[in-house]
Amino acid sequence: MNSEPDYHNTALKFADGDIPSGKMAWRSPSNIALVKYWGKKPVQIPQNPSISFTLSKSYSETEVSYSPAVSGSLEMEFYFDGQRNSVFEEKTANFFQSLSDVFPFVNQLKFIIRSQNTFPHSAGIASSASGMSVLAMILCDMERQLFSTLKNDVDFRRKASFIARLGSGSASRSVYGGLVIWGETEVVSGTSDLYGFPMNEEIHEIFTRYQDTILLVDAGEKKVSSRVGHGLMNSNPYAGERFKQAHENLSELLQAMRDGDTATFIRITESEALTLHAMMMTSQPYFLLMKPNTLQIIERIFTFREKTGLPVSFTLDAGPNVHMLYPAAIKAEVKQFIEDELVSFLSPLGFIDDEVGKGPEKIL
Ligand code: 2P0
Repeated sequence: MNSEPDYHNTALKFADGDIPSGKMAWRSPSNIALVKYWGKKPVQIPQNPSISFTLSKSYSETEVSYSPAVSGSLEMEFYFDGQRNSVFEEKTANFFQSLSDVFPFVNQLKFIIRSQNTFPHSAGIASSASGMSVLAMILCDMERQLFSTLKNDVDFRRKASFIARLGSGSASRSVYGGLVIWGETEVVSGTSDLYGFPMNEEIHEIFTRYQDTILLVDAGEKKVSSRVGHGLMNSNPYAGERFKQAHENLSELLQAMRDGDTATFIRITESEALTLHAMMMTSQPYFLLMKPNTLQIIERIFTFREKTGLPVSFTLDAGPNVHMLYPAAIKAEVKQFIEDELVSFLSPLGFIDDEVGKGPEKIL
């Protein structure tokens, strides 16, 4: 069991009459889990460890302007894609408010937040991962700049990941580039239920440039949120076995990724995707996020792999879109496969040609 790092700090407050104004902006990517997080305990503690690739082109870009709050408590305006957005405004204000013990300065400021995504939100492309991790980076960067703390990058990232997790579990993994574990596993020391842990130094070169083409089957808002989905695991009769299996899968997957063993990588990641959706189908009430075209694409991937022997596989997030995973060396063959066999199953938004990325970036 990890003990909670003590991030409560009453000193992170401005003296009266000395409240600054300023602006900063960060870009933070989404991530795709290979071993899935599905089921949690309070407060945002995962029921099993998960591991993900941080993406490159699917990101949120957020600019925060801050100035002294005239009311003497937190004020916020939130603009998404240039439009004031009351849902995101309330969610973000509540999130900031919940962090008052960690960042007491939030109550002294007015925030004007402008955010946009490079991909459709609420379509199961983990928009909460990029959206919450970018806010965590900004809050920690504000602390670093305005209070001269968090000078060490390890401390900075760890705190950002801890904060991101409180916003959305999967966001804890987006604070780092490459392959990231969130959740304590005995096979990697340093892992924690409280923050993500980057794994990059240990994996085979083939996985450092892995491709993820996100095939957008349906980019509409999904009917069951991940929050509700996680909650339904509390009464799912298969949950206990599933949590145990995730530990085993993570251990075996890591070894395969160290060895460059794509066959084992494919077997485990595809099984994880189908198990995630099986958990949805066996919850009460049950629900289904895959669409007919999700299955059409999966079938085509199976056949293509059998026919060509190429290591192309799929995973799914909490939505109908298919993440097609493959090594960079076979990009041209996969492009042809998409054009020949898959485009007819896609929504008008088509696909996002993504790949493993380096993690958040400061842009202002
Ligand atoms: C994951 N997903 O590991 C899993 C697999 C979706 C499918 O974590 O309630 O938005 O904010 O902690 O992180 C999506 O759930 O849930 C998710 P909260 P989150 O990526």
